[in-house]
Amino acid sequence: MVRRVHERARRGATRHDEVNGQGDAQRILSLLPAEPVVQLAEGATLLRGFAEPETRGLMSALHQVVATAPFRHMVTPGGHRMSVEITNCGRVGWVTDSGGYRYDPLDPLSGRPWLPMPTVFRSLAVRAASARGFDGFEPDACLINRYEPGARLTLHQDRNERDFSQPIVSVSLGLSAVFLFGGSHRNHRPRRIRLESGDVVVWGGPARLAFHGVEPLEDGDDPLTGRCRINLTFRKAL
Ligand code: MD3
Ligand code: FE
Repeated sequence: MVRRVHERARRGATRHDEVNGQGDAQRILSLLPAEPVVQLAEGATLLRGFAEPETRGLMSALHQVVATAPFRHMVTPGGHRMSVEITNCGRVGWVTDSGGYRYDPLDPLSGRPWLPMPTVFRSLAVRAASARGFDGFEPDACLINRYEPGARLTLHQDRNERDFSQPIVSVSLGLSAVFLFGGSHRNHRPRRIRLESGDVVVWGGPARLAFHGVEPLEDGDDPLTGRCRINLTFRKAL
């Protein structure tokens, strides 16, 4: 525990992007251990380090998923190749091609069903949702994003799910990234929030339809993932 607090304090000292226009007081405050529960907006909460005890278990389950359904670049309906590589597990998986975005029970690469959601995935997502008041969250899709240096996600909304009263739970693993959290309009200037390995965010309520994205990943070498960032998003799609 003591070690973790020091770890956080050390990282906190370099977490500059989080505060826009940081003054002396902020700089001193950021030397203190970062608050583990951060409300980002109504319905959106960052649980810093919530998944940290389980990151190794999550990675070994991920390797099994990827052995059957490898990461791949997909093409947007507008014809752009996504810089982020994706795969899925669960009853359905999010896919995009020239025909549009959808949740599909079959992996288009193999024509076979996605692997069931590993228990270690599901259990973490359900616990995080429940910790923020979303009891009975039953994710049926887990979209897995892989960012190499330079990969990014432009501002978008997640609207392919049927029930927006259900939250989305996201888990960050490996290299950190600057997450962009906008408002209800694409042109609202987004807040920049650094997401680190083991961080979990629960997005529900009014935040569920907020515009969001990820800045181009900076290069680095992470002990868990190497030169990449992995993001798991748990959804109730159907
Ligand atoms: C806020 N992924 O897969 S996770 C996505 O880091 C996606 O890979 C990003 O946006 C990533 O669609 C961000 C955080 C996240 C996920 C879904 C949200 C934030 C959200 C839905 C509504 C509002
Ligand atoms: Fe999204």
